[in-house]
Amino acid sequence: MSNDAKLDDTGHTDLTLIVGSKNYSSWSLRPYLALKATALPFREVVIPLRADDTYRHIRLYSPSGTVPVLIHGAIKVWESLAICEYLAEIAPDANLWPKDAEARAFGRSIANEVHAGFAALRQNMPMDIARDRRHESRAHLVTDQIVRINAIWSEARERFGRRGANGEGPFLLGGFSNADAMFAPIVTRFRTYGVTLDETGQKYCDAILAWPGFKEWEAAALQETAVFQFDVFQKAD
Ligand SMILES: N[C@@H](CCC(=O)N[C@@H](CS)C(=O)NCC(=O)O)C(=O)O
Repeated sequence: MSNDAKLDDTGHTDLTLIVGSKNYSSWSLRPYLALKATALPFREVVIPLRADDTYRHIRLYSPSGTVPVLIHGAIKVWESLAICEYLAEIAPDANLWPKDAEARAFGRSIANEVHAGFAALRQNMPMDIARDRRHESRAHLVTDQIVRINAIWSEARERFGRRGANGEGPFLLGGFSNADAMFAPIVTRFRTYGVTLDETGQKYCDAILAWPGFKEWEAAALQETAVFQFDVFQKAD
């Protein structure tokens, strides 16, 4: 089966991804990277977050009132991980999940873990691609979560990545997968807040940050001018 998204007679795509401000919308970055990995043509709508009409604007597209949302013809998919899963279905040639069942089960487990978990890390270290905030490092507030993430990455590389379970590559399961799409915003946070990792963890971060799909998102994030203030701090449970 080949990847399934169409261009119409006028060259328009039937896939639209609605995302939030690229510097800040960590949830939006995930399906954007998965979509880039499919190489499917898509249209993009960027909704500035924290503006007066943000909610009204998002509700034009999203039943949940949040971004990201993917619109594929008559089909609407929201929730970042659901979108990544949908893309794996319509673009099987992109190998967003490995064919090997054990590697796929592991990949799905860690993708779900990062989607549902690490709330304290998200709260204390918000994504802010454009800025260097190493001087206000908050890693000490979420040490146990950083240790867990580094352990996930090491296990993934050791058991699946190095043997190319999803094809050759420097990513968690070898070639780029939905697991990488889900962890990418964590990688940018570690850069922004200067988190120290082991060699495997640092190499993995370098691979994500150098990946062309990420570079495109980053370039757009750097063009944005809005600056958000973050003032909520919370110790991890
Ligand atoms: N669990 C959702 C979270 C989505 C989410 O919270 N998105 C934020 C932007 S990153 C949002 O839409 N916030 C609404 C707003 O800012 O008005 C997902 O995985 O997609």
